[in-house]
Amino acid sequence: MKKFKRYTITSALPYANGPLHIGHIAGAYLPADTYVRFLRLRGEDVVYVCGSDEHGVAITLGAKKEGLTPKAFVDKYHNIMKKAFEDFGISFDIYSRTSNEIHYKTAQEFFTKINDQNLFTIDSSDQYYDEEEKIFLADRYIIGTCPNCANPNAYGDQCEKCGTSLSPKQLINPRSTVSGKTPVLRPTKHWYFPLDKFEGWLKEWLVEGHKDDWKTNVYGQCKSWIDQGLQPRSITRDLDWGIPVPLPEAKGKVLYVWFDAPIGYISATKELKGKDWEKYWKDPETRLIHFIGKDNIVFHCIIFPSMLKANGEFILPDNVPANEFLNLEGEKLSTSRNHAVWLHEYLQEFPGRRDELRYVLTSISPETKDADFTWSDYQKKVNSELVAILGNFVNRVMVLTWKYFDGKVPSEKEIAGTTEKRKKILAYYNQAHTDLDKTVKEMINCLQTFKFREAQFQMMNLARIGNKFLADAEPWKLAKEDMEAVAAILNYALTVVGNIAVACEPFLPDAAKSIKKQLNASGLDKKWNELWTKEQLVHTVPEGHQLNAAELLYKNIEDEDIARQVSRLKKTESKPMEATNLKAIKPEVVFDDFSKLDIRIGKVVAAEKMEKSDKLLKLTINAGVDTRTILSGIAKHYSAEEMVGKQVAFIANLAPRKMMGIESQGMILSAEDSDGKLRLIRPDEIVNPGSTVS
Ligand code: B3M
Ligand code: ZN
Repeated sequence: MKKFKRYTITSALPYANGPLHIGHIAGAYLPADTYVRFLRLRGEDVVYVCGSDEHGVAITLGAKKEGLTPKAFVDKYHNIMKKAFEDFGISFDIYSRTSNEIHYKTAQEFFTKINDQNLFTIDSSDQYYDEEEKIFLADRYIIGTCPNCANPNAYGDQCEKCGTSLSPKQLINPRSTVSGKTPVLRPTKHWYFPLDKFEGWLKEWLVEGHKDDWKTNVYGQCKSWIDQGLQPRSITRDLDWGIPVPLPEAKGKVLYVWFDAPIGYISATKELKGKDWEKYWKDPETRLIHFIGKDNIVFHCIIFPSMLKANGEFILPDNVPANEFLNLEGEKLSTSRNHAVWLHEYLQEFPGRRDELRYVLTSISPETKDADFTWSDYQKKVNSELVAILGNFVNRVMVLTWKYFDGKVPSEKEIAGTTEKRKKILAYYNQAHTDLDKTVKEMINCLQTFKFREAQFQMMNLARIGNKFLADAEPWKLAKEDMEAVAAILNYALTVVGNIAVACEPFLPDAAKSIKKQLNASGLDKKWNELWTKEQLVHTVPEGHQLNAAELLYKNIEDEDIARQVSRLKKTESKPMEATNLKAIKPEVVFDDFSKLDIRIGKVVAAEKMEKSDKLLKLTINAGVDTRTILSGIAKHYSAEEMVGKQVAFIANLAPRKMMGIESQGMILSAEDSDGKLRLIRPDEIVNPGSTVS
């Protein structure tokens, strides 16, 4: 394999339109993070960049739905995602965003460089225009009846019911989702990237050049795309949110999100302090690798490389190890149905258990085909692998060393095969040593070839082999007769523990930290990382070195923990409440009593947690008629951050009440579920603040 001087690693820029779930993580982030940690341990020069994708219809539509401006909308989700990545330990060198100024400049320069070579073509065509809102409608802004299955709510680019991909003009009775009106066709001009002109080059560079080193799922999709013939692709849009096309004659037009987003990798690298970004993007001795999910393959393998080629200044991706999809409990992950395991929720509900999720997601990583995450499998893998194999091995060695040698690393001297038992121990030792070296090599080979689930399995084999060595050698049986042999066994077992601390770091960074702490490794020389370059076990703990106290790496996941998660998922299908949880109906009231209540819809414009209370949020509500403060006891169920922008129903004429020194001017309405969880009552669609409820 070609030797590279440095690495530029990217993970797909997630749209800043919602929180992250395990499908995102398993697709483009965890594999990249594992790989990057591996490279860093090898001493490679690497930058790992990512950021939020903040343009496109995914953003403008999402913002509209939440009643926010696009800017407020991306600010909200950028912060939520950035925090979740950080809390989970994805080790980006930078998590940037495409609304940054440097990105605008970089994307516009990129466009200009191609435009200066007269490579773009300009074409005028009829597109749907909303006369009321005075905007051209992006495909996703138009709905109508599907010509294929008669679904009345098919989108302009696809019918989600029958899966047919559509163009807006195929829809029967098209309607604008912005105004609800029937749009009209109007000519508009767009810039096109001549992908067709790159067909020959793509055949050479990709179809021939990467036949053997790209994953078959990636290569296959690209080849069939290219085989079908390539067409020019429009790279501008009539939208008021995005990066303006840097030409005077393109007023009101922005770059298409898929033109600007991948350039975001370059912009993010430019933002890195103390690094010469050009080396990471222009030097052919740099290896560029994109980690993505399968829905992004064509953009990263065909379109972006062609853009890079057209620009002429940049290196091309050397590999794009895209993953397939992850399902959850046998069904597609779905944001709208809330059928998902949300990363920020997992981190809240399983504090201190990041490794466990990393482990399970890597063990089922959808590398070659779609995979399924189930909570029962999660429990099984944590309990029977992390606890019973890895945690158990490390703990046994630590506890035995404390028991027999007061926590000091015993003699390094090898024992001679003077007794039958000693001969056997030597044989176990030789076998373990051979197996361990082989395993390390295999693990590294898998990491280099992006086979992370197999690599992690090999890493766990180190503990399996260690356990077997202990079980065979039985030091606890020798304690009375041959302490020299016990010392030799535990010395070697501790060496294995030290090597596991190094080997597990790309997969289980928290375990690596804990094992190093237990081994009191901070005072030892740092040659341990040679495991990664010499590809064999390294000498770790010297004789006489004092260990720290043993601590458990992992605890069992209890049945209740799993039951809670499973029932949370089941809630997406609504079921009648169990009779025991039902509250009795209150005494009858007459209509006049009811109508005394003034219930309205307002929009939360600001929210903060009340300092001395774990229950109360202080909400500022745009109530249409006024702006008011309402204290609401929902802090355990909603964070202040996620409340901003939400519409809520509230009682507008409730006598004000002072709580903790602040006057609350109303009451937010919510439903209480059988487990005590509160969910807000909100209108089905956005309405004007101040609207009354009856
Ligand atoms: N934001 C699509 C996605 O989140 C898109 C990726 C951009 S990578 C340059 O799936
Ligand atoms: Zn259809």
